[in-house]
Amino acid sequence: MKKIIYAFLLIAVAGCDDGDIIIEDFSFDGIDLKACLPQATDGSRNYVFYKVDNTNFESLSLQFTTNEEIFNVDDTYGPFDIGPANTVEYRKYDAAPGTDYFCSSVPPAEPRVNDALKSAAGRFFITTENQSLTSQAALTNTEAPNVDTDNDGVPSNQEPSGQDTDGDGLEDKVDFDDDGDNVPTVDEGVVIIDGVVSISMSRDTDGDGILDYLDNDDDGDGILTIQEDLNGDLDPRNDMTGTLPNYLNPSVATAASPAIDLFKEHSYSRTAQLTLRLENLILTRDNEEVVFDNFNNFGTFIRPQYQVRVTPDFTEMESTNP
Ligand SMILES: [Ca+2]
Ligand SMILES: [Ca+2]
Ligand SMILES: [Ca+2]
Ligand SMILES: [Ca+2]
Repeated sequence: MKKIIYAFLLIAVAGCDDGDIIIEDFSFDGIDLKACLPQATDGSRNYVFYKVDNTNFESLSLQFTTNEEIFNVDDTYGPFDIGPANTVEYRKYDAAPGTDYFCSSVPPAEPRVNDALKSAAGRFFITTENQSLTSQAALTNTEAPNVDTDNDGVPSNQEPSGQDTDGDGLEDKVDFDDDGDNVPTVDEGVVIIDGVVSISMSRDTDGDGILDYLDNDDDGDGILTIQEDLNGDLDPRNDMTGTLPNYLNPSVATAASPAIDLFKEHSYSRTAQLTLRLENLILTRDNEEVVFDNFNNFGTFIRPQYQVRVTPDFTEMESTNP
């Protein structure tokens, strides 16, 4: 079997003049990584990431299926094996493929594919970050006073990284109900002065030093706010005795029966940045095996700001009150 090494870092292998090795100029550097996104928002989904070089009439694509939340949750995913289900393909065309070649439901007949290399082995990883938060981390309060990814009235830089007050899996930065009591933070009396949460001006109904937006028993009556939702509509704000909602009234301490065991649907905005890394990729053409040398970085894809909707799994909570 003849073995060909395609070199992405041409300089690194220039001078290799082995009879069995053919070096081709095969670089997608400087070409944007694009993607076809699935319509479905959960379950097993099919993705295509691709680079199209309309000058050299060639493309490189990766298609794979996963049920992991590769766009919505910051993490490193993989390794995903490249094999029958997850494939990489290089194509050379007789004309420029244009911008719409991928992602159409019916494969375009034009331009014609002159040459194709298909994957035989390898693996890949995906690293996902919320770019709207990572870029904001470098800004000061005055530069980014209005960045509020969860739209909860508290600027994102006032919600510490890694803090998840209610333990529902959404950091406070992306949680519009920080204490998980089904009363949105925006309705918990937070006062922002000069871009900073004012401890003295913000509401603390029971005066225990924990502001209402971080206190899951706002009136300190021993019944968690989420359970003072007697009509069970996941909104404690409309369960009133007289003019006062029960969750702000310590003299009314009645828990819903059956107990509330659901959170409301949450939403937040996000700019997803995905970096794709390939390892040990082997492509084949007929009987030739093509080893990709020095090619690891497939590129970075940015999905512009979009809304994520998610209903966190309910977590049983202890009262935050002493
Ligand atoms: Ca929040
Ligand atoms: Ca709340
Ligand atoms: Ca309190
Ligand atoms: Ca109460």
